[in-house]
Amino acid sequence: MPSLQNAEGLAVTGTMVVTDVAGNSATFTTPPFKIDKTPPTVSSIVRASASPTNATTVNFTVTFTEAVTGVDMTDFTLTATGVSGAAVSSVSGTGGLYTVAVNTGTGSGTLRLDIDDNDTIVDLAGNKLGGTGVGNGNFNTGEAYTIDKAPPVVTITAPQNGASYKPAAVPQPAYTVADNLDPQPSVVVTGWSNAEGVQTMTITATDAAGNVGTATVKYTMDNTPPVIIINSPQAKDYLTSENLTINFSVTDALSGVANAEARLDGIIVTNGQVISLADKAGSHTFTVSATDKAGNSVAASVNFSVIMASTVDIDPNTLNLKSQSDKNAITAYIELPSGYDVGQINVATVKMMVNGTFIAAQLTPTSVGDYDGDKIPDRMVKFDRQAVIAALAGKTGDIKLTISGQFRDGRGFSGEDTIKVISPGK
Ligand SMILES: [Ca+2]
Ligand SMILES: [Ca+2]
Ligand SMILES: [Ca+2]
Ligand SMILES: [Ca+2]
Repeated sequence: MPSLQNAEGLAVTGTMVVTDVAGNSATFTTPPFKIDKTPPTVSSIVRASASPTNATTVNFTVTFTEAVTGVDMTDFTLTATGVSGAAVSSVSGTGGLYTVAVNTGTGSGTLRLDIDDNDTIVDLAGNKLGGTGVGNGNFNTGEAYTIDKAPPVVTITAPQNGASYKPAAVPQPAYTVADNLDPQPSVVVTGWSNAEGVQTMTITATDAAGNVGTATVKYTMDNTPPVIIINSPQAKDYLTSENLTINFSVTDALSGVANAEARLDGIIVTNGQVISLADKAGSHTFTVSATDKAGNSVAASVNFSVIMASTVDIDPNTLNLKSQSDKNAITAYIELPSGYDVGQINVATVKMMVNGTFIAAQLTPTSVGDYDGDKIPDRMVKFDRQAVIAALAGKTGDIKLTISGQFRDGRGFSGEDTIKVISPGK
């Protein structure tokens, strides 16, 4: 039997001659074969899928230095940081090329596929991975996946959720985006608008692994100031005998009323407040100012006057339309409320309204005294009797006569009395 050459890789054909005891011989020739004494090793383990990733399953490509058999799930281990529950789920492939699928478990971090040599992987010559011996064929320097299961965290700082803005003051979108792994996720802003109304802005951030994080704010754009309605006071004359009840409303349809303030002659008053006008003869201004939550401001005001409610006694109590006397004037005794001095009445402004016609008081005579003895001073003025009769234009019965006028400082007074007007013979 010849000695076989056994150099690595040499193609060899072996011949053997066998002779029996009788001298018969036969020659056997082997088919050509190669000598393989080199054990297989792992060339590389590389990612077959994208990284970073949030996929539940990723593939690794495992390449051996030569064709091998016996590759199965038990030959692999996983080295993970931050990821738990990852596991090899399948192994496929032939020859020197295998695909290993790995379930990525939970959490974010890195995931690497290693080979844990237990001598079950062999080449076609039966050489064991890394040579005979457990562990000498280990491979743990392959490519790792970056596993990212956590979406970016978006925090919106402007516009502020629930805030209201005037269009000129609405801030541009401002936000922060933080991700566990991706230093700069891509960001898309939608919904920012400065148009009047409620706006919804959303910030969407996507990390390199495809995880999506969002944040949304709702804010109100408001360019319309509040609406003020003043029900009381009204722009008219009040009497000192009246009480004034402050009544106004302030509404704002968009952002709402931030504050409203009412002032009577500069002094703050409140809605519903009842104010005695007894000491308030004269001109007044009531103002309401309001601001909405977006900062739109408005003011409204009403001017009104308070007239002294005077008590008037007109003499005579009965007037005869047939009276021809030029001398007997119509006399009015005017009393004013407490605190007002009839001495301040400007007689030149005093007039009587008779049946729709104003008749001026005579400048003289006039005087101040307590003619009815009630300890309240009276201002006595006189009116031309024939002028009054003419103004009555034949009207008879109970006739209401109004006396009004002003103080020298312009403040007004008004009062009335009723007399009986007769026309004998009619
Ligand atoms: Ca081995
Ligand atoms: Ca992430
Ligand atoms: Ca508004
Ligand atoms: Ca009196």
